[in-house]
Amino acid sequence: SVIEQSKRLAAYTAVDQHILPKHKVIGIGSGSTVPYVVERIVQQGEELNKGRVFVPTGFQSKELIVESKLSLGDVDQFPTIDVTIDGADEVDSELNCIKGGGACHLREKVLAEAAETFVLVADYRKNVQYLGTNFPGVPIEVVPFAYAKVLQNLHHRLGSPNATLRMAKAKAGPVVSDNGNFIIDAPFSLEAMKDPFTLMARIKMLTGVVEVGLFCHMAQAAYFGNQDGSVTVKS
Ligand code: DER
Repeated sequence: SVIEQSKRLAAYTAVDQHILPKHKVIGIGSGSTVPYVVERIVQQGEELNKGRVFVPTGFQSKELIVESKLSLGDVDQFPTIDVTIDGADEVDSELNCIKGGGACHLREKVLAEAAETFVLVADYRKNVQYLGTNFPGVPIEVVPFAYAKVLQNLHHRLGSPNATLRMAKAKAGPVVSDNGNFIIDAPFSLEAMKDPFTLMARIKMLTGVVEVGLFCHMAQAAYFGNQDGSVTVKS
């Protein structure tokens, strides 16, 4: 499909630009775009990759590394990462992004922060001027014990009356993250989304919130595959 082609294009371009022979510790994000990142890294050859270690951002990411016969690393062993490449749900003109569509944003943010260089790859739908344009809610990871209180605070104090607990599709009950927590999706006004850093800080202060799917001033570059086969780079 055009969307899959544009994901592959973004991923291949980003790998070619940012995964260099000198890079030994590489963070691998989560979602449906990062498999193309790993595909392109594997194409760099066994010689180069046998000297590298790949740190995952969750179960899916770990499976991807293992299935591609790449060496698995742990963020405990490798606290500093050369480059992390990850997907995104939306990226604005200042490279702030919404992440968490795949309920993986806690470990993703740890690896984004630990990386010397953090690069985003996405299809054209994610390339927006302001956050909230195409992706309605901010994903918030919360401890199960506190989810009802966080929902109440979002509804009545933080201006997200339509915030909801993310329910699973292939499981009865809510989505459970790799960390054993719940996810709340909280839509905010476009106005509020124009200052994502302030919004992120306000949400993070709610007791019971583990991590917020707003990554502000973290990425150095973002690659978007377009429908016409071109690539847009924001940096
Ligand atoms: O959960 C995340 O942040 C993932 O990176 C994900 O949202 C990216 O989505 P994708 O499947 O469109 O790459």
